[in-house]
Amino acid sequence: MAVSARINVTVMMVMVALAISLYWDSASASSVGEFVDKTINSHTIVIFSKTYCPYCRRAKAVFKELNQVPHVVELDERDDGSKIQDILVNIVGKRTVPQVFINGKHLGGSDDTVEAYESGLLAKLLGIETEDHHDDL
Ligand SMILES: N[C@@H](CCC(=O)N[C@@H](CS)C(=O)NCC(=O)O)C(=O)O
Repeated sequence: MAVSARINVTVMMVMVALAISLYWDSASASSVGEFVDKTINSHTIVIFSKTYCPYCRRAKAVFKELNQVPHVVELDERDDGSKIQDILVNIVGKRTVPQVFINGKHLGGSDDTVEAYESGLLAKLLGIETEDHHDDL
């Protein structure tokens, strides 16, 4: 085979490999997107978290204080954790964890969660009764 024909075949093979890789990336992004949507919409409380994150611990403590059990997705324990984080950026506009969702709606991060707890908004969103005092978290 002539040199130029060999180069053409190589270029074509590289292009096919690139196309396949782009296809897999977009297919995987859409399945991660579906996972995120499904998770947010099928649990009352969802926390996208990282196990070592102190802010995430604080958000979890809020729900413990309210005797509520959130559905927690620990991004650092999953192979697709950083893809989930990419999807979350599109939904919440931030790359930080935790990201908390209540009844399918974004509440915010740790500071927002503590604030909503202290103001009584969180209990209201969850439809639960609380005593008036709030422990420091
Ligand atoms: N003010 C934010 C702070 C959250 C924060 O800084 N989280 C750190 C982890 S502890 C983070 O997401 N860092 C970037 C990353 O892990 O990708 C909140 O209230 O949620």
